[in-house]
Amino acid sequence: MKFPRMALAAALFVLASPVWAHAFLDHAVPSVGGAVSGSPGELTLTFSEGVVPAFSGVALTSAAGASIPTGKARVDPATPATLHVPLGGKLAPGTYVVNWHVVSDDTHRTSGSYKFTVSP
Ligand SMILES: [Cu+2]
Repeated sequence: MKFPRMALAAALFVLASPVWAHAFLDHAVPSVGGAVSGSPGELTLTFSEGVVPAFSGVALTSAAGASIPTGKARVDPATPATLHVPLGGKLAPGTYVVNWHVVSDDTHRTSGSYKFTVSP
């Protein structure tokens, strides 16, 4: 049986499409689901591709949902996939939720959330 040429072309196109080209969270510091001893000075979130800091950021809340102010997200030119989010003050021991949203270099929006814990 002969494989239809159009179907083959369509299959190759699907395989070649950049379906993984959106920015997904690869890792973070403090780590996703992890615990740190003492308050971190900043959050870093490293994505699968470069992100645009002007359209990217996080909303940090306590486990109870209270909003916690953060500084403006920024990216070092040398590491465009890593978003740095300074923390204004010390985080008390407890669990925190990071709701992140980014626009990647290909202009696609992605978002997600994770938790980390600050231990005394
Ligand atoms: Cu994309």
